[in-house]
Amino acid sequence: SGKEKWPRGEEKVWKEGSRSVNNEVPSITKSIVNHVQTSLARQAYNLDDLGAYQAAALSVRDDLILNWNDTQMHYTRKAPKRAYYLSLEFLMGRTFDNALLNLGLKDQYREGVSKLGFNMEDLLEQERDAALGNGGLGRLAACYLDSSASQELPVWGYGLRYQYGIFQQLISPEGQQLEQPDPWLAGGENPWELPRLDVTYEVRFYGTAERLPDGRALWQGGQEVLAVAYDVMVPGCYTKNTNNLRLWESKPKRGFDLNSFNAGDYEHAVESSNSAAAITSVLYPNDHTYVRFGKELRLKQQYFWTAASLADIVRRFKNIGKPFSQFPDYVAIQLNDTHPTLAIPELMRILIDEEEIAWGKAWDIVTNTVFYTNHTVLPEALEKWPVPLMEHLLPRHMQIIYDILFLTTTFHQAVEKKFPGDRDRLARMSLIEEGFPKQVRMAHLACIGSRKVNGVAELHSELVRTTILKDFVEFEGLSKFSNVTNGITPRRWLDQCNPELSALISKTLKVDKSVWLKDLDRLKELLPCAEDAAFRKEWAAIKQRNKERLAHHVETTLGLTVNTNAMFDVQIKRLHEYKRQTLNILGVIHRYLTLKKMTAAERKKVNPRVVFFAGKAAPGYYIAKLTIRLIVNAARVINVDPETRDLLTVYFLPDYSVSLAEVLIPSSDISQHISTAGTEASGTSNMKFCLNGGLLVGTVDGANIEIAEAVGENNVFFFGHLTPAVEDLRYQHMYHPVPVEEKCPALANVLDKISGGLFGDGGVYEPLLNTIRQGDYYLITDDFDSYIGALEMVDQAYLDKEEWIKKSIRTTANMGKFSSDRAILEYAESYWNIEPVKVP
Ligand code: NBY
Repeated sequence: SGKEKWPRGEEKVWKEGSRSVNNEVPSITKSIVNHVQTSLARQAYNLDDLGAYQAAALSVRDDLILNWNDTQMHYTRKAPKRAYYLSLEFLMGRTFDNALLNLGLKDQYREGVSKLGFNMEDLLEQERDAALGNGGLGRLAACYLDSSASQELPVWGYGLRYQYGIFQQLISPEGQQLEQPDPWLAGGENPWELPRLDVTYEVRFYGTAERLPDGRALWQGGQEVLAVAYDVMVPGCYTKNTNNLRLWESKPKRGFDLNSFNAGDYEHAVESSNSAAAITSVLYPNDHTYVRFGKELRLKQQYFWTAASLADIVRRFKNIGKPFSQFPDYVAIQLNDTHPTLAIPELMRILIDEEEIAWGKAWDIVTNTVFYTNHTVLPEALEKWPVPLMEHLLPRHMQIIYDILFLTTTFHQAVEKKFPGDRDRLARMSLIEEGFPKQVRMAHLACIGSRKVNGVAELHSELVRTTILKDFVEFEGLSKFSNVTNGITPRRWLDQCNPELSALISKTLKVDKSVWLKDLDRLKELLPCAEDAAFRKEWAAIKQRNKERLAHHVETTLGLTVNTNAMFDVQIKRLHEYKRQTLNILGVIHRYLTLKKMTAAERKKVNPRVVFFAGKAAPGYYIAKLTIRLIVNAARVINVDPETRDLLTVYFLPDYSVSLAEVLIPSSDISQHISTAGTEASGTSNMKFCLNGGLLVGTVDGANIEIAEAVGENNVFFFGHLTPAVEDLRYQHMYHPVPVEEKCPALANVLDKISGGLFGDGGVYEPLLNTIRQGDYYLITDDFDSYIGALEMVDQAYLDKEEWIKKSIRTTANMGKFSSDRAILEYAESYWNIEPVKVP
């Protein structure tokens, strides 16, 4: 009631009791000690690094909570238009260091922790990665959250709180990838999240949908599951704004089935609760291959998450008290790939069945609210769900999808009207693909249900427009389809992972890092320094120390000694045929064979090289796993050859993660981004390496092209066929195959050596080698010679050390465009129409 006094009690006492952010060393140590004593129930004399990390983390968490609370309060009061980023993956990595840096408290914490007898670096190593994602798509979502908060934009993320993140990768003695579960929450409390057991929604599956005469439908029966919110705090950089990532956990609606329980049938009684909990238990480890059949649990995940998120979004909108016609003025929903496409029929269901809005008006609301980002044009990655499964699990949504197809004057009839009699076109564009079974094409649904559609780099957006969504461009016009080139957060991918370089940049630019980290184009001011020999020396020394840091890491984790006087050559990404790690290892073997043929005098002139690989293969991806096996076994032979081991060594670092990337990326001299042209939508690690002064070896693909435009083509090493040639080459492979021996003798020699057993039983690798000998879909035989040529250019260029460092400096200086701040501001301005809301 309006008469209630707030706060209760004496305001003065409340004020005195309230805490503000601890930003002085004494208050920080006091807070850490308090947490040791009470939160952890431990004491100074039995505290190890893990305990100290936990206490320090809880202390920072207190600060984050204050900012987070103020931010949420402020957003609620201001009621601006908000954007919601729906992503089934958020690959956040560690939080502690990032939070300290964004709050500007790293130095104070370092000092405080040291006063308590601990080393900051050791504490940082205690934290487990939050690895709730597969690769680029999930990491992009994490970078976008960081940028949204840093740019003070009212953006929330919505995802799932998996009990198990991406599997942990082990390498067996044979070189085989083994998978182990990643129970990342098993260590007890996760300090970076706030359980919101009061924020829950019921989500229905199965049951029946009965159409009513008024256009609505009654969806009843089936299974009901609870979605419980966990809020992850996302601090902005040098701002109070602390945004929210809301992750849903599934829970049974009731502890167990009471009827069975009372009848003494305990097994059946807990079954339903197990099946509810299973929904958010594990992240699917596939990237780029959508697994077609029998994946009911995956569809359940998608619906569970979109339904809970939309219920939450609609409830928040209703609290503002505006009519639904204004929904798109307050809400923008971004679909991170097609995984959340069910948001479209789900929002239709809410508007029609629950809010009693007419079909046409509802469709207007939806198509002005939702935006869709495509991340791949590979056909095997385009999601399709079998109609029978959809009808069974989500009967009402299947009705709505058919209605979109047949009822909306904006689609089926409109296509018919615009292209009369063009049956083929209608079939191509349909939401339903004919076949046994019929399948729902999620990309088509996402496209027609969205306000705008974008790709993630110029070339990729063009491919979206001219291949997979061509018919839709002809039907709806070009303006709906555009591009937002990906970006990366310079906070994590420069300041945090490369503190020395960050400090050098601040010193040189003569501004605090809080300025240039949020205005990355300022890096341009480094350009003249390329001409300054003293600056180059500092620059090179930092690279060298980063190499030593990586070498130290390899030494302590794997017990291997790395030659830090060598050029560091890095390829780290998910294992996939299209990314062509195979091309890289075949090139390494070619290099090895060439070294073996040289005289000792010739070898003296060769610059030593260390090649690093890291990446996970999808557990069912046989060829990708064979590639790992080849890398590991080739490394075993090459690294111990006394004739060559000073000049060439190869490492496969197991269990690639965000944290490992943070050590690898700053140490590279070159990194490889060598996908078959037209297959890598953008790539984002290419940006991370270049931002840290590593040069790029790559194909003319994805964001490589824009990086070359930005840094200058003389600073990148391009090779290989271009996108327009790919189709023809594949056609030739099919209909006019030329044996590898004829087409590319150097490569044929490498394949023969592998088959002949140079790296152990050659027979093992035949299935992998045969993908190259026959069909060669990813064009290894076509690009091999020019790849080797590019690596020779690298060797040449590296001979002139000073010139090389200049290239490195110029590369970093020109990378401003690739800040995720630029990308998120493009989404905010051109798509979502939201504005910054600064928390005072
Ligand atoms: O998204 C990647 C693209 O390959 C890369 O070029 C781009 O830079 C990045 C960010 O836009 N795509 C990607 O990482 N995709 C997945 O991880 C993924 C995960 C799951 C599924 C499909 C793709 N799935 O169908 O389950």
